[in-house]
Amino acid sequence: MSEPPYTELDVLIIGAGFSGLYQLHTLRPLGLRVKIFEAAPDIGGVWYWNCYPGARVDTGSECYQFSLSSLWKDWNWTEMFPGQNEMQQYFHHVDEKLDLKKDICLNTRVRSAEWQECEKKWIIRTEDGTVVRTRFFFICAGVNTEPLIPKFEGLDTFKGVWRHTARWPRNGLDLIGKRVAVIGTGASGVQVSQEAAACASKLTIFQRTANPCLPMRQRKIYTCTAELESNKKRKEDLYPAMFRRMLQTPGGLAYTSVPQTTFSVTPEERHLFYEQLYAQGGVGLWLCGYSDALTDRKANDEVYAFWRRKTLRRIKDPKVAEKLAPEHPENAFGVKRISLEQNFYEIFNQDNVELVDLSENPIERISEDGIITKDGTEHLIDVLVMATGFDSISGSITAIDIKGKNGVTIQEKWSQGTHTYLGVASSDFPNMFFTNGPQAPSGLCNGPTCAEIHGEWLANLMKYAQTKHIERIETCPEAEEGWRQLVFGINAMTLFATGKSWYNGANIENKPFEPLSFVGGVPLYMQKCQEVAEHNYEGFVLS
Ligand code: N01
Repeated sequence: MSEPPYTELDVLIIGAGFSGLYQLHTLRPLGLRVKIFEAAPDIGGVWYWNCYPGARVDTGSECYQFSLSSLWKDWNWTEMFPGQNEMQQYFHHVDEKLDLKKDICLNTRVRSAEWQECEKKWIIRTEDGTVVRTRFFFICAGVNTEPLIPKFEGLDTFKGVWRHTARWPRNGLDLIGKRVAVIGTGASGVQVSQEAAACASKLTIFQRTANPCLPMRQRKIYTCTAELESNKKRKEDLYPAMFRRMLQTPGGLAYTSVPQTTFSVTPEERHLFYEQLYAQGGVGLWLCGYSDALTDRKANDEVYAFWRRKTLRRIKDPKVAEKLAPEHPENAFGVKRISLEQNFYEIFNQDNVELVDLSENPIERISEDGIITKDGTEHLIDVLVMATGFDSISGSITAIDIKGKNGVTIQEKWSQGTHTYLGVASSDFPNMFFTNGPQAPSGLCNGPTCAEIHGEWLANLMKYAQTKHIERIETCPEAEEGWRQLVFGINAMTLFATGKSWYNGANIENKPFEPLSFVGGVPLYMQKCQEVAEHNYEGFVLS
């Protein structure tokens, strides 16, 4: 048991990723005693944990950073879609500039949090037995934090090596010349498969549901020191407007859909527009197309048909092509997160790569030597990669043993459905706030954008509490119900309501199927949060 140099805090933050770091930065000027507890040995959140081969940002890097000029003026991305290593360097740059680490306790995993009504404080206990009392408790633990490791029968008997992508060994895992299996074809599965295909003697990819990927079209931003000066000027011209614009788009990105609807233009215009978006690369065909692509199934089908035509021609074996880009997909295009790929579809043309369609032939069990599918085939492997995703959005909160008022736990409270107000607080849990959590734009918003929106809003709330000598802040069931209705109502107007993915808890057994993100977009979300603040934090009981 370690003795922390403090036992009393004003705010304890969990997590040193984008959200936690920004929160610490915004709370400091208030003169509060604030610390971050971070489970990992370094800062960066998901960008510390996800060090599997090929781990790479799939949002354009210029949007995927803090908007503070003190940070971007001295930072130059080398690639539009940087790898995990460059992301870690970015976090070290942020730390250096903002001098954050002195208030961060690394290797410190919070095990439990218990509200003490008499003291109006949270008692926080860490895995190593440290106990801290804090007035406010902020959970900035990330959207995709808790790995989902399916309970495959026989996994414990497997003689080879198996790893979840978010628990990859820091010193790497040798895939060269190995027989590798990847289960899962989300962003992580796609990225790790591309790398494994280049060096494994055999790569078997187990796909349960086809998940469309768009070409990344990676590009360098600057390559040599001589270009730094021009990059500096370019950033000065571009960035201030870009960061302001990001708050005006649904996804907190510098781009969004066009105002026209799909069938308001001629088929030819539509086709050429899709071609242009596809050629540009990135998420354009998903997020920058016609305004009804994610609300009208027929409009959505047009995008999918275009994407399918493009994809089918990249895969030589028509049977494999049909599995990767089926005529009748399980989900509408983009209601499950679209991944970016570099050569994902071409790897299936290699002799050493095989696709196993789990929808036809599910995994029965893991043997000592491999994976046995329902048809009786034993796929012999040395390395098993679980690219199986996460208990997303709410999972990083429910993973902590949190007891609120009257001993109610957050797991119990959300077991039948998530109840929050503005996606930042939940009744029965006074003085507890979360960022990038359930019912905020979280899963559908650029991470750093959401981190800044919440960071600023919560810092203002703390300032208000300080000024008014408020010690206790709790939302109420009526406010939560109103917010829940809004979140569900907007979701029902979109195709997201029809999709099965981590966006709505469908990937976790027994997790309620419900919208875990606010799909109304960043501008509306900010407006709602601002209105609450302007009305003296209406929906919260302050005392
Ligand atoms: O996880 P996923 P991910 N048997 O949930 C399959 C972010 N991210 O780690 O579709 C067999 O998307 C599952 O199948 P199905 C990004 O936001 C970002 O890839 O449920 N298969 C699916 O194919 C992303 O969206 C970057 O049928 C099983 C896969 O596993 C999010 O993290 C990089 C299974 C899981 O896909 C999550 O991505 C990486 C089972 N029992 C991740 N259980 C960036 O570049 C699950 N699957 C920023």
